[in-house]
Amino acid sequence: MKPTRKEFDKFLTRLKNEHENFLVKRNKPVRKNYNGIYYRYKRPILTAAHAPLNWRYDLNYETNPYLLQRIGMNAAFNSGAVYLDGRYLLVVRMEGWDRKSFFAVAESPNGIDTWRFWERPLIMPETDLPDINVYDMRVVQHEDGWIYGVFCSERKDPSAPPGDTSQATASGGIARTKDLISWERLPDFISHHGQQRNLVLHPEFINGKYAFYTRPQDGFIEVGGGGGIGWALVDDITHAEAPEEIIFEEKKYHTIKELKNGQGPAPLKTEKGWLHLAHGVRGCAAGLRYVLYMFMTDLENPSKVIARPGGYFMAPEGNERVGDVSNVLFANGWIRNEKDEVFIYYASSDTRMHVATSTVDRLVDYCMNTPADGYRSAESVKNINELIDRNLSIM
Ligand code: M1P
Repeated sequence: MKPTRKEFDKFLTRLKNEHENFLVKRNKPVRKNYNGIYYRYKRPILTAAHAPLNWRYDLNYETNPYLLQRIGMNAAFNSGAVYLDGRYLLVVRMEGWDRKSFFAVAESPNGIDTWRFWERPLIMPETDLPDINVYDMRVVQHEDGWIYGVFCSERKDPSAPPGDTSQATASGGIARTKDLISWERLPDFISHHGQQRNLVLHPEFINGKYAFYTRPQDGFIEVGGGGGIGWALVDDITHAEAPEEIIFEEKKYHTIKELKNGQGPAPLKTEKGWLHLAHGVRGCAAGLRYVLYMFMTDLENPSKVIARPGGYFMAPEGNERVGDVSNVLFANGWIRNEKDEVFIYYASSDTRMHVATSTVDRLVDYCMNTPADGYRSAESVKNINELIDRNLSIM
């Protein structure tokens, strides 16, 4: 039986109260088993359920008397981040029930909790060749005065054989804004080394040019011979074409980045060098395993690695392990505030967003003083024994 107006109002009030109570929940760091490097937090910071009710429900009794959800959200993950006028902002990759990703800005007063989406999702202009799916934006405040959004633009592969409805291509989409509301779309990044995902703009000019971290790949999923994080200089960002891409951070056998890797957010500038966050992927019987790792590069030449701590920085733990694409941590946004606190925004299993907090000093120490991967078991044992020897010598 059709609900009465009174019943509808009662359901709606309950729905609104439940949602509001959910949005104002506070979050707390997990202090148990602290590794000295970062704190994880008890709860995810953003999920599909954070999407405003009026994005999902028709709230009119006349047209939706059963109060059905008309548009569903499936996930809120891989978010770019920017700190603007003391506001912590995430450009979240939302994914609907229809599998389409889109961007939406969420804001928090403290970078940790009480995140709320802005009134409407972001309207990203299309190029002449419309994107089928857009995702994983890196938000960069460039020294040229613009805020850039660099993201993956996915389209159906025109060379796919008839009947192949899944073969796709990935390329680097570029847009710019001053306020995260109106965006100017620029032509896609032109690479001569295949497809592109995990394209990231460096925040400063290098020799008067725009600099990009690239990730050339032979196919949509497999990077093939094109793997690794590359470096490309571009004369004109309004027609970004990379004459060459130099791989400076390679994938490597029997490491956490054996199959592929990719730059996370744009690096943070410190006195000791540029701090980088990236993801590394390896294969195992359970499928692909995505972890986060860090490295540092030279201040003058951001494509020269100066510190490469071995192993992963963060790997999926507990509930983070499970989701739409399980066993995945992915980060494309972080924020450094005026106190040099660092907020690392990471997604778990292509489903939800989390935060971890650290400081610039701790992250630099981590990068500079964590033993590098020796690429053999014997070298790992040597590292442990050296540490034991140093500890015994102070007893
Ligand atoms: O599903 C895990 C991730 O896979 C891709 O990352 P990469 O290009 O490095 O393999 C992306 O589609 C990313 O969005 C996703 O989280």
